[in-house]
Amino acid sequence: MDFMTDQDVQKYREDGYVVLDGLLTAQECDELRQRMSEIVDRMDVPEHCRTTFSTYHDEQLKTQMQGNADYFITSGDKIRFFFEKGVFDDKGEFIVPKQRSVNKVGHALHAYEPLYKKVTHSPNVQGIAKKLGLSTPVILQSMYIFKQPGIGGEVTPHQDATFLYTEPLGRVMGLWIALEDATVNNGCLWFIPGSQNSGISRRMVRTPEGTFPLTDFIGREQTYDEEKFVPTPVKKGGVVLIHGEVVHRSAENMSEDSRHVYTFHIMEAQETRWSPDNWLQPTEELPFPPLYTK
Ligand SMILES: O=C(O)CCC(=O)C(=O)O
Repeated sequence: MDFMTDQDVQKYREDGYVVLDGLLTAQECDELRQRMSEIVDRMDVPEHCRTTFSTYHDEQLKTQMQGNADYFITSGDKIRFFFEKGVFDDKGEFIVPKQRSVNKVGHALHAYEPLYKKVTHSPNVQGIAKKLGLSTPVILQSMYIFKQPGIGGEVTPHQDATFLYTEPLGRVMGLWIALEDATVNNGCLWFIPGSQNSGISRRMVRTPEGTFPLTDFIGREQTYDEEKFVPTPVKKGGVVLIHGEVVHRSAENMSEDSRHVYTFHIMEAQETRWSPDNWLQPTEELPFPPLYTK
């Protein structure tokens, strides 16, 4: 039997998202978490990430901002670290335990970390893409998101196609895998069902070569009616399929529990134009890998 049923497909098409339980076993989730803990233990934290704005003069501040922006925009084919606010003191030392400082790790775990690669290309994931009729799916990016206890920040309402724009739209899907129970208390996702049908309100684009900032927005995120958001708890090992245009958000994590997830985005590459204005670009080092391989 297919891991994704016809009813799941219908729900995904109608609402723009669907939760599928049991993509991974508890043990697989724990192995991914364990591996991430090792990666964080050994991480190299660049100087521009460590230093707080308050210790800078204007010129240094500019250099630091450019360093951070460059670190982000060139992270598509690397494994890099992005931190919660206020986790370093003015000497660049961690104020909180290192393992509790990271907001996310991205954006090429699917390519360079064997355990993550295996999950990304697993038969169940390939089965989901086939069930949805994707003929030539490729993997765009991957992230590990920590939503740290007490300090894990909110993710404001957005559509993923704002950042991962294609022509036509409707070609991108996120797979968001809960490596721990994601609950209303620890910052699960919230969706506006059906919101994938109204196009996108904002695009993040690269600015011309040699200018700063490196990216800008065209258009504005709309203000959404709070009442329309539906909370979407997911049990450890479950996956949420996220349509590229569905509006979603997550709240701060004020609880004492973390909410670790592994997430990646795929794109139907057939008859799709990946925008050269997107921040994320395939590189010689890492062209977008086809999903239907091991
Ligand atoms: O994990 C979260 O809290 C937000 C993730 C998200 O919105 C995304 O990856 O598009």
